[in-house]
Amino acid sequence: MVEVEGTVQRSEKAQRGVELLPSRVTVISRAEVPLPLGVIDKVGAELDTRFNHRVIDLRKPSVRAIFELRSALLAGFRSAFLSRDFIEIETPKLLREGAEGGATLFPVDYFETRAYLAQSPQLYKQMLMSAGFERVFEIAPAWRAEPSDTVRHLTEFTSLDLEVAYPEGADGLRTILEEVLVDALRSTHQELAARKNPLASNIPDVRTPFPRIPFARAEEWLGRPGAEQDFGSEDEKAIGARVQNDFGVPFYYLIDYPTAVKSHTFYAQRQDGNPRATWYCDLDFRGWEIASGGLREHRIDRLRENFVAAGLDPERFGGYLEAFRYGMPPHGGFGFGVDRLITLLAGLSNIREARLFPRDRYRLDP
Ligand code: AMO
Repeated sequence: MVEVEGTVQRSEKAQRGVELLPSRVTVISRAEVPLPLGVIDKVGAELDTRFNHRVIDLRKPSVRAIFELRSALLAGFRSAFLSRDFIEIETPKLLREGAEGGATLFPVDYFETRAYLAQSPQLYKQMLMSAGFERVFEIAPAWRAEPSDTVRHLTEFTSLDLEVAYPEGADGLRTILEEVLVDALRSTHQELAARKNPLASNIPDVRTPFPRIPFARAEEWLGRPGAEQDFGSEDEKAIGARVQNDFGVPFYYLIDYPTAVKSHTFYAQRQDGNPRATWYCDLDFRGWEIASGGLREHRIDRLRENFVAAGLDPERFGGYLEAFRYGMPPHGGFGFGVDRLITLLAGLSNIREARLFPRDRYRLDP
């Protein structure tokens, strides 16, 4: 690290249009040589090598550009929510029970008992609806013990959550999310363009409403009508390609998820006239699921039935259930995977690159 004194002058040849003619150079902090990683790598180093020496890797302008995008996007989401009368909340991350299935829970020794790291703020954002907080959002870490080594799963990710009381049906909720997203993308584009960040041109200019594709129709596209099986990553890719072809847009909702697919999602409301389907949907972007959510079950008797159907003991969720005993409005919301959106917007091949210091099954350091 050096301090340089000199004269700045315009230059046609220099990348940023100016160059510095030094008159004095002082070393502030010495670097060991050789560096474990080139700062201006022409040939891309292996991801593992880059993450082993992440601080050096982050010095590259192309890598820093991703985190400018990330910062602009989070600021864009915050301002889009705040301008719609949402308040930002922070919910506990050490929990007695998880809401997204036991298989991906991280246990923690918690004095005389066992706790788990939050997989999602699900239970708390819903409880706040009963407290009269009618529009909330949270941007916070979430943890999942994901054993699989894929390019779209992390063990620590940023979950952007929203919850709304008295939504105008499942579609009213979808309208809120898509409008917030479009606003956030617009302000991200403006901010990156002002900073001359090359990723500005990656931010799509999209219009609402996004297409709504019923789950059953997507199953027909995949050639397995009525199968009621959740979509895998290859299915999602094929659906994304079909939507791009038929509608010419990268964002779309997959709506009316079958109850059979959401059987463990005890908080998902089943459709009254059609208990085989829920009011749940996913938001996908270029063949990747980036968000999921819908209307919640706010009627305590039905909620208890859902717990039993999911094989869960409602007594373990006492604090959550209490919120339903003293008046709970109809409500709904979404959980949105910020890292997945950034991965796709920045054109990265692996979600790990969207985080400063990624965590996966094999990486706890640095
Ligand atoms: P779900 O489990 O679908 O829903 O998660 C919501 C979104 O979070 C992102 N995501 C992940 N991103 C990176 N690595 C992971 N391991 C990972 N797991 C999930 C995805 C996904 O769409 N409580 C519900 C949401 C709700 O109903 O409000 C939930 O967590 O982008």
